[in-house]
Amino acid sequence: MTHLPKALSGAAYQDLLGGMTIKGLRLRAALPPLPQPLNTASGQLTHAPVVLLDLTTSTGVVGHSYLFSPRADMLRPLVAICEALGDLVKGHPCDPLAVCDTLEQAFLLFGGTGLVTMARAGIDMALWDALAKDRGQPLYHLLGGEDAPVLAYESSGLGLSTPQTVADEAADYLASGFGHMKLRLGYDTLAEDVRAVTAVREVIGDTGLMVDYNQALDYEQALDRCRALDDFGLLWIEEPLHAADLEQSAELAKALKTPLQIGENLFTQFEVQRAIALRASRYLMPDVVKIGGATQWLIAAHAADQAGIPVSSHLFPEISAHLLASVPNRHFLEYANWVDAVLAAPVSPVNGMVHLPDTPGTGIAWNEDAVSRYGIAL
Ligand code: SMN
Ligand code: MG
Repeated sequence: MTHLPKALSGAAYQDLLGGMTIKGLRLRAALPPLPQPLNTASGQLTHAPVVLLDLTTSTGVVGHSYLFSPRADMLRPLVAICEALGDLVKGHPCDPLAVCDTLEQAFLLFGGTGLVTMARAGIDMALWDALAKDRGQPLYHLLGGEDAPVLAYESSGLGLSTPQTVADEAADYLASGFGHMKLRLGYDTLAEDVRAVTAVREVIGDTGLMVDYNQALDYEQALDRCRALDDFGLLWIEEPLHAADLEQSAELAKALKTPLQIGENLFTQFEVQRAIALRASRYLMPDVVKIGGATQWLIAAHAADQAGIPVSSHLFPEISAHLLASVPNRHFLEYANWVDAVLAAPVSPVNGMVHLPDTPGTGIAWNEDAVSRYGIAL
């Protein structure tokens, strides 16, 4: 049973809908290089594969969104699915909940997670951008959110590297005003994990530090390594285990003082609800794309709030800032600069805080020169 947050129910929701319908979708794909490559325990990221969506409404408003997939070879299939979904919703009222229902029904027999859920997210997020533009309001305002800066942590770098490199990077982040940052772990040995954390701690003192294992450990390794890190004052330990194994995650969470953090690989609000029911993690960080869009993210955040769980975002800092500003249980915004090259106005934290734009919509617009330069043929 889905419980809707206030912004998505009753008169508040009806008020934010205009009379527009969906006219069509324009889809492009691009592969901008990351400002610097990132090594994780589950693979290296050198580029940011993105699908760019422009959703045009019957009144000529254009809503923008983008999808990020760490695999460039998934861009074409993702675009093809977006196209098919675009055909399904052509002429549909610009009503995100109704579009969710339509696509949910359309995919009951097929089943719809993975790329289908991500494609749904692209349409949903572009719809919200269009609705907010139609109303001349920034998205958080349309959602009844707070006009206060959102607390961010730096997550662009601090990949697996040498202790000296991570220490230098951490010093740079500190100097640029961040009071929180995330370090990737999952080296071959526990000793190397501890060395990396120690190297960063020596530079940043008791500044907020999170670590991320990117699902690299089995249960025994996770217990061993997380216990060894339990006295480093970490804000959270992220994805030590395979993301689908929520039962093991609940078991591990009970064995540790440090909070676990999961959520970026939970597809749909139903997986988030299962994680909540199992108490799989102290914190949750749904990814606005993998969960299926802004509407689903808000529903998941509300479910977490009912269970007393703080929510953070995963990537997509532009739209995520609006969503976090709209929920009472907001925790951290993950800031990464990976997609900045193709954006006309990337998020730019000041002293570790993201100030919400006062322009209508989400603030997502394209740097067309960069889109041409890094665009890939479909
Ligand atoms: C991450 C996500 C996607 C690609 C690389 C690294 C990481 C994070 O798990 O949380 O930022
Ligand atoms: Mg992560």
